[in-house]
Amino acid sequence: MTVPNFHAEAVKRRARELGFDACGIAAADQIDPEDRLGTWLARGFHAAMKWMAATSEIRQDPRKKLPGARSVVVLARNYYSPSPAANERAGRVARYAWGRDYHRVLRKPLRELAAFIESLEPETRCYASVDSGPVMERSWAARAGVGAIGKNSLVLRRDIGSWFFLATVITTLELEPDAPATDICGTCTLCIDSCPTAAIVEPGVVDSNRCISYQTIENRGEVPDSIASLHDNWVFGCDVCQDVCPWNRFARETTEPDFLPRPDQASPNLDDLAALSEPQFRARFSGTPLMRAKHAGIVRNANIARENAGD
Ligand code: B12
Repeated sequence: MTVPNFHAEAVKRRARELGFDACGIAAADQIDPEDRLGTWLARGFHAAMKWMAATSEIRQDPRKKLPGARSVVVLARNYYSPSPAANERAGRVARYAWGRDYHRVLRKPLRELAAFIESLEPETRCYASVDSGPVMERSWAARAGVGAIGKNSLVLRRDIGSWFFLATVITTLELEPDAPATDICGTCTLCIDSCPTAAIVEPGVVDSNRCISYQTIENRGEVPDSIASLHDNWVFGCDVCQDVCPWNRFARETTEPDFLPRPDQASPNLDDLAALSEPQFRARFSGTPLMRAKHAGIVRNANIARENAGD
C-alpha cells in the first residue's frame, strides 16, 4: 500500500467520524477544462451574482486559491427530513433552509477535518469551505466520485438522493484520488419537465434569471412579473427539481439535529411574513439561511406568494 492511499483512507475514516455522509478525493488541477463556467457566465446565467464572474478563474483552478494544492477532499452532509405539517396559508421554504444555517453547522467538523489532514505530514496546508468559497463544488463532487451531476445540475447519489450539502478541503497533501462518478439520470427528464419556470435550459445548465431559487434568495431587486406569477407559494428557494427526482425516493432522515425543521421557519404563515418588521425578521431568522434573502427579500416574496394565492 502506498503512503498517499494510506492517508486517503485515514481522511475518509475521520470524515465519517465527524458526521459526513460521504467523502471522495480528486487530484487538484484545472476542474473545468471545457470552460462550462465561462460559457454559463457569457450567457448571463449568473444574473446579478457578480461575485460568480469576479472569482471565475480561481473557481476553475484550486491551485490559484491554495498554491501547491495537490488534492481536493469533497464531503457530503445529508440534510433531509420529512415535510412538517403545513399551516393554513403557509409559504414554502426550501428544505435546506428549515434548520440552522448550514455554513455554521458544518464549520466545526470541516475545520477539524482540515486540522487532521494537516497533522498527517509536516507542512501540509489546507483551505476548507462550504458553499461560499470560490470552489466549483459540484464538479469536484462528480470528479471525486461523491455523486453524479443530474440534469437539474445537482449532485445525486444512489443511496441518499440529492438532499445534501457539499463542502471541500483543498490540501497540499497528495492523496489517492477516487474514480469519477458516472451518469445516473439515463433518459429521465422529470426535473427539466417539472421546473415551473423552465429554468433548466439544457441538461445540467440552470439559467438563474428564471430559477425561483435565485429570484427568492439572491435577487435584491424586483422579480419580473412573468417569473413571479410562477412562484406559487415559494418564499425562500425552491425544491421542485429535487422533489420530482426519482433518486430522492431513497432519501434518509438526517442525523444532524440542527437541520431538523423549525415549524415557524419551514412553513411560515404568509401574512405574518409579509408583516414582519426588520427587527422582527432578525429576531426570528437570525442564524438561519433565510437571512441571506434579507428582510426586504422575504417581505417581497411573501407578497408575491399572497398575490399568487389570489389575494
Ligand atoms: C451560484 C449557486 C446557485 C445559483 C445558480 C445555480 C446553478 N445551477 O449554477 C442559484 C441561486 C440559482 C442556486 C440554486 C440552488 N442551489 Co446553489 N449554489 C451555487 C454555488 C454558490 C455555485 C454554483 C456554480 O458554480 N454554478 C455555475 C455552474 C456553471 O456550475 P455548476 O452549478 O457546478 O454546474 C456545472 C457542472 O454541473 C458542470 N457539469 C455538468 N456535467 C458535468 C459532468 C462532469 C463530469 C463535470 C466534472 C462537470 C459537469 O457543468 C455545469 C455548468 O453547466 C454552489 C456552491 C459552490 N461553491 O459550488 C451552490 C450549490 C450548488 N447550491 C446548492 C443548492 C442546495 C441549491 C438549491 C437546491 C437551493 C434551493 N433549494 O433553492 C438550488 C438548486 C437550483 C439548481 N437546480 O441548480 C448546493 C447543491 C448540493 C448538491 N447536492 O448538489 C451547493 C453545492 C451549495 C452547497 N455547498 O451545498 N445555486
